[in-house]
Amino acid sequence: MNERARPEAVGTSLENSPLFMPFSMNRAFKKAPRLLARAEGMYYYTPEGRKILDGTSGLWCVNAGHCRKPIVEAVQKAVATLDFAPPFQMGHPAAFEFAEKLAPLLPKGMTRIFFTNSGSESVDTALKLAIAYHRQRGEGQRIRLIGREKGYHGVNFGGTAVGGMVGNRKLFGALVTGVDHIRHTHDPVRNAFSRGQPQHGAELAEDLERLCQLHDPSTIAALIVEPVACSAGVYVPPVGYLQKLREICDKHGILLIFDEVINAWGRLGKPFASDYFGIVPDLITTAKGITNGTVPMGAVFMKENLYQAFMTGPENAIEMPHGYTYSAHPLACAAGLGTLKVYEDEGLLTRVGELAKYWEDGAHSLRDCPNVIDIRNLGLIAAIELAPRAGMAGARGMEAHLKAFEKGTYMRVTGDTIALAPPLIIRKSEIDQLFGTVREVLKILA
Ligand code: PXG
Ligand code: PLP
Repeated sequence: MNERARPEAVGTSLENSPLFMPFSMNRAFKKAPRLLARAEGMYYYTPEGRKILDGTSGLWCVNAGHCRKPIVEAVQKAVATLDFAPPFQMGHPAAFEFAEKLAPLLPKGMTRIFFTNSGSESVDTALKLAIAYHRQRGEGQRIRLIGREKGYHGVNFGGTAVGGMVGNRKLFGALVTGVDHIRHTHDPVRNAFSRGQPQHGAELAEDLERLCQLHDPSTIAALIVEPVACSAGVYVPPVGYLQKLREICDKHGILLIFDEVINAWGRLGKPFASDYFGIVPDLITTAKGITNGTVPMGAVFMKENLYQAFMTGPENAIEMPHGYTYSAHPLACAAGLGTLKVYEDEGLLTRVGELAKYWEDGAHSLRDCPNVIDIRNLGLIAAIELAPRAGMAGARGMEAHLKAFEKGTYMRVTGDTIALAPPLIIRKSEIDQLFGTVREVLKILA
């Protein structure tokens, strides 16, 4: 075996590794790697056997906890039975079975499902569907796509363009034309330390009217937002805000896309954020928890009228020229079916309803810690925002991440904001442990 690939050699010899790591500080990481070798339930284990509490469900995806037997076994069986089946003009039973099992879970009125392999692919699929839908209905002039500042919609061209995180956009040129953004809802002056949804800011939805006046609403195809914006730092929508967005979209014939790549799969105590907020969008994009992170998969859910807009013309024509080699991959469908079984058997899609208050109290108990300038939460999500060090934005956050890992806890950090979203199987004692570690870390951070 290559010296570098031996587990015991890892950690001392990654400095010249050919691996170009995604969204990482490559050089710093390779000098001092943090590797995970194994996982079970709420915990990761390092190659040296250290036990690490998973505070962010991997990357917000392992909602049922790690290496769950029904999922692992379903994937093992699938890979030995049907390794791959072409999804274009062919099919396999698990793809139809998974769609059939998902359909009754979807928010009311959503009836059709398109499979992808990631959240980024789901977003670009939904944006293309929105533009094509209007064209199919004779409104081909609706070509504009609206996103929101501080939004994250993955890293493909469409998702990067509608996304609103400057650092993710600035290197990549002109992106996609015809895109604009409504303003974000983060308002620490009025809303700092809000528990759950902030009270102030519903009126910010009116910013969509401003763009309608600027561009003329007849040119706008769709608005895409994350109900709770997670990646940029956990921004919970103000009370009444999402309802207003829905009303303005309806008024102007604009499709509303909820990007639920993170928000779905029980994270807020309901199967989907749409259920939690009582608002049905026209399309939902998702990924991550759809397979518990076990095999890459994403999906776009849509209302019947979207699907039907394509089911026109001769039956011997392809209705939607879009899809991926690995759409509805047999292993992903098996993982998805196994995941749904665990979610259902253990009531995980609604379990957060019982935990949310305990979680909220735990998160807000950190308010007295040094450098904490805001705490935000909803469902089983919490953000602890730290004041940046002068001239060194992100440094305090990164140090918190490193110190927590030394203390046996994995947690995501974005800039100087700690983002926590553990697997939905977490026990109260583990919630205490998680916030206890964050407290210890914040106390020793300068
Ligand atoms: N939309 C949303 C709302 C997301 O959160 C994507 C699209 C893209 O999904 P893929 O599967 O292509 O990564 C995401 C992904 C973080 C973090 O730490 C968040 C994501 C990905 C990686 C890190 O906040 N969200
Ligand atoms: N590039 C080339 C040259 C291809 O042949 C394909 C698929 O056949 C793709 C890109 C797209 O790959 P995927 O379907 O895995 O997204």
